[in-house]
Amino acid sequence: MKDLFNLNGKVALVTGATHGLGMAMAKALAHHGATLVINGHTPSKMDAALADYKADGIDAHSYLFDVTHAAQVAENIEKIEKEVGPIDILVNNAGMIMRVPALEMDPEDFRKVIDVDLVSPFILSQAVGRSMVKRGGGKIINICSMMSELGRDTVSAYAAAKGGLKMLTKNLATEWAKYNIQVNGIGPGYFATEQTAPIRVDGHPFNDWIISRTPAGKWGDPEDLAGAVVFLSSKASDFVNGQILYVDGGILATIGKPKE
Ligand code: GCO
Ligand code: CA
Repeated sequence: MKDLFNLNGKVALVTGATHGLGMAMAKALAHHGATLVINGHTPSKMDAALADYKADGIDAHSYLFDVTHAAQVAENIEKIEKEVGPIDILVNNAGMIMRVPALEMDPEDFRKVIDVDLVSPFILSQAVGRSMVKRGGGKIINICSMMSELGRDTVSAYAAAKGGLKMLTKNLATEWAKYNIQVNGIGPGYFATEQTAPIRVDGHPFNDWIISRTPAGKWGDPEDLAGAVVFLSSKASDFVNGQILYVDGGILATIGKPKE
């Protein structure tokens, strides 16, 4: 029962790990001993990211590919497993959001969000899952959202995708538990990242509202996700299947309260 959270000797792939929550989770895995592989799709962002990891003492292996493109994913997973080693931990973090009222949303944009936030985790899980089955196990962690449970004005596509991702997590957990693959999710609440920058501006009504809506009374710091991702990547979670671990300062625990 010692070393429950030790990831030494494990290879972890984190998609969309050039910034934000993906980077914070990737660093946590590396700091707990994992060999880190990061994915991104913009070369300049990747260069900046690698320098950032390096400054933190982490030698990340980087692979640029489009997570929505099944052939590119298959080719890169094969390359990673050959060049770095078999993937023990997959974190499906890459995602996007569009904030457009439903009445104005172009169906093509809706489809694009579903493609990135829901279809790509399936594509990655399938590609990595096939090799995990052969090797007798692994960990898959899907990054869900408050919008896996709750709606909000302007994020119809994102909520549809993240609600779908929660159920994809449960379904893959069901199908693959017998192969010793634990598929779980993390549902971050509202975190201070680039993605939320437009709605986090001081004095912006959304900013004040989200702070008052969060029992902890603040935006999350990306490092607050470290414990959850390490837990779900480690042998500490070997009998945990199909759970979404919400890390949200209590948002989902409460209906909220009237203005004081
Ligand atoms: C929004 C936010 C959210 C968060 C997050 C919440 O516009 O409401 O961007 O969607 O980023 O996913 O869990
Ligand atoms: Ca190391």
